[in-house]
Amino acid sequence: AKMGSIARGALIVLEGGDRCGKTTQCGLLLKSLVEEQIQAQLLEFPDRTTKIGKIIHDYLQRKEDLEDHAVHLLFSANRWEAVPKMQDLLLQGTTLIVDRYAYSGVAFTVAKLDFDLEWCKQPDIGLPKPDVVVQLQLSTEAAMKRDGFGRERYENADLQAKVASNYAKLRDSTWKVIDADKSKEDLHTELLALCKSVIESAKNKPLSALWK
Ligand code: NYM
Repeated sequence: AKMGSIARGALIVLEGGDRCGKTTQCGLLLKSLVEEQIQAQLLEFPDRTTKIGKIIHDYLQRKEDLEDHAVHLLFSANRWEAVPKMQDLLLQGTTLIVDRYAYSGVAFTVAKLDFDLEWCKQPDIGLPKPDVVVQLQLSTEAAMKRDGFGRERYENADLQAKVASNYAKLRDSTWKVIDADKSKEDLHTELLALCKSVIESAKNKPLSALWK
């Protein structure tokens, strides 16, 4: 970085179907980065702690029904409300490890109703663009054997298969697909190496805007 300016943090997004191990891997990544004195924080979407996030939580838990376009826009609003904080942290040099992002928004809504992909992308255009999107790929059969599968809305085989094919439509040059059907230690080692190289190369790049 130039004198007087701080190298920015990297925006690292993990995506994948339900029960693929994303949340575990996000936690392990944070721990390793912090141990190596790299400033980092976790974020997850939906962020269920905000007012909008609470509505989304009740929807996912089937406590509330919402119209499908409306809930799509709420998921997007839940990301936008985090943007000022994300920008501040990134520019202060903190790397963000993000558990799901706009790609989940599009992949799940399109999967559920055959909604138009371009319509689904619109509300998230202009969000901070990730430096890398890591898709943890796990077969639906393997995911369904994991603890907790099926608890929430969307956790069924048919929908998960559609989500996987929608992710494939969203891949661009920032995507890395990693096979998640391995031990959590091995997956972590692979992810940590990838993230450290992304953090290095993001340092001097300006933040850009998603899907613009
Ligand atoms: N989900 C997540 C969406 O449908 N749209 C979105 O924009 C996001 C971020 O919410 N089944 C879905 C995917 C998951 C569910 O996510 C909750 P998690 O990571 O299980 O808390």
